[in-house]
Amino acid sequence: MRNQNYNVPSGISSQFSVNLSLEIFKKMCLVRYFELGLIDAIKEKQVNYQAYLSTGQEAIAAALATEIRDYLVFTQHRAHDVYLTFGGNPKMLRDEFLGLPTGTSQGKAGSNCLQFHQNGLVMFGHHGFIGENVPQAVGAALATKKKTVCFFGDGAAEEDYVFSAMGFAATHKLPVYFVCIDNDLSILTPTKVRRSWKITDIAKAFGMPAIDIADDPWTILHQTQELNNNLPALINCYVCRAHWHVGVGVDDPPEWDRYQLVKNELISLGHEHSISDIEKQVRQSMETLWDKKLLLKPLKQ
Ligand SMILES: Cc1ncc(C[n+]2csc(CCOP(=O)(O)OP(=O)(O)O)c2C)c(N)n1
Ligand SMILES: [Mg+2]
Repeated sequence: MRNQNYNVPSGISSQFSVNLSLEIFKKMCLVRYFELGLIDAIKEKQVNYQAYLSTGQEAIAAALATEIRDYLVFTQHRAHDVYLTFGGNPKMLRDEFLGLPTGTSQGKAGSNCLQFHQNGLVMFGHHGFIGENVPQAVGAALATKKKTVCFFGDGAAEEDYVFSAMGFAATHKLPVYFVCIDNDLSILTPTKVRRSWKITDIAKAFGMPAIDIADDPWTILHQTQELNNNLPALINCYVCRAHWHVGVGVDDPPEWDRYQLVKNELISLGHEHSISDIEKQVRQSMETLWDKKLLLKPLKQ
């Protein structure tokens, strides 16, 4: 049942403007090319932090970032995608990896505790317990009454405090958008070994709208527009991670690569030139960001 077209209506991409589709693609490019530079820097030992890579799951954050604005943002350990697509500064993330004082947390937090409170983005990061951000997001929505988005994984979904917080949000009608990034893995263990229930069934039992969908960005946008004003709500997005749980290693090729599928779709809609311009521009800017000559300078300081 988990597949790349799960609950994706046919022809959905053509319901959205070209500009919006290209904006989403540009955000996906930013994550992919930022991480390509990071992967090189790790392989060449210019970066010594562990990296929790988002490559493969870019489409979810990229789509949401175009639709939900001024939300409080709560993320888990794998958050480069949210940071970069919601307006975090790429240079500050690079500097964080280099351990510099100009990094997002002065070079002291690294990849999995990514925070950012600038340029209108209020992003709270991970502290250590997976799923802890769910009660934190619910508490923040209760205290501030602000719309809040909370990203967590299918592994985190199994933590008891996630359920109690979701139940509380449902009872008190708190404006929280729960987004489960479901890559079917908790470190190395697939879902079928871990549990027999679905997080969407749990959310529905609490009385909130919930849906399982593939990570198609247009479907995510469509669902978000439906659910946005009916919070709390949950989407569980099927996605494939390209790299190991942590680090730059790879196993078998992922079941699907949404980046390539989005490119194919945009080409079929006649936007081949636009996407190749966008890719070129983002690739060049990320190559400059990760330029080896520039990198050596701060490392020697
Ligand atoms: C409460 C708790 N239990 C276990 C861990 C160890 N741990 C770190 S990441 C992880 C898997 C997380 O899986 P998921 O939430 O699906 O995110 P993904 O890595 O797949 O993106 C686990 C079990 C932890 N950090 N916190
Ligand atoms: Mg997972």
